[in-house]
Amino acid sequence: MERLYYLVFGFFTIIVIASTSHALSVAANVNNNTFATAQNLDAFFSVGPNSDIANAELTPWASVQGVGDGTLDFFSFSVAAASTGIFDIDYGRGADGSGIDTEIFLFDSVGNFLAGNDDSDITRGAGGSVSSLDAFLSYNFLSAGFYYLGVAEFNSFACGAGICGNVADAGDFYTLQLSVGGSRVQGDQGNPGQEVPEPGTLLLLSAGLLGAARLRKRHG
Ligand SMILES: [Ca+2]
Ligand SMILES: [Ca+2]
Ligand SMILES: [Ca+2]
Ligand SMILES: [Ca+2]
Repeated sequence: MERLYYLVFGFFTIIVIASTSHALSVAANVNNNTFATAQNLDAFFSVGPNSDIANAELTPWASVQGVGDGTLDFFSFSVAAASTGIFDIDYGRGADGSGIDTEIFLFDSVGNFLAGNDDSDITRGAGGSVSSLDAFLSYNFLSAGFYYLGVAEFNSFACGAGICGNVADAGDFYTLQLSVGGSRVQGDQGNPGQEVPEPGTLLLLSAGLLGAARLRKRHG
């Protein structure tokens, strides 16, 4: 019987290990082509390990899988307090020159252009980029607010409609990593920046309680 207890405990431990990877990767919405239809990412920010994002276990982040379809891609998000935002394109341009040469553009809530980037050193933004053609932008938000981040292809520039120039084409793929220090963590909308247990942690607690109960039974 005791062997069965250990078996059950081991089974839960395996589940916990399998579920601790961060699952909040979101597919880009196909209808995200303008400010008006930007995809809001507020519900997708969380903390947790991710080797492609700097300080991923401290700074709330969201990860978006972008797929080119001949249109611009706009995303929106809230910033809860003055903080630094990191916008990091990964897996855009391949080492062999394949893939997309991304450009990113940051706007305020009424579409005023704030900052942008075309190319950046691949050592910025942790892992995920093998080409300096992947865009990267660090921006200091001076206040809370609502912002937009647009993704396009070289050669693009900020203009009246947001972004003019070139768009991601069919067959292009990129990952957009957003980390914002003052952003809200998923499941904790009223308390910006506070970490909440992820499912893996909850399972670990359950497994721990189970183990404790079995031990008590053995010694009781
Ligand atoms: Ca990265
Ligand atoms: Ca689009
Ligand atoms: Ca990158
Ligand atoms: Ca670029």
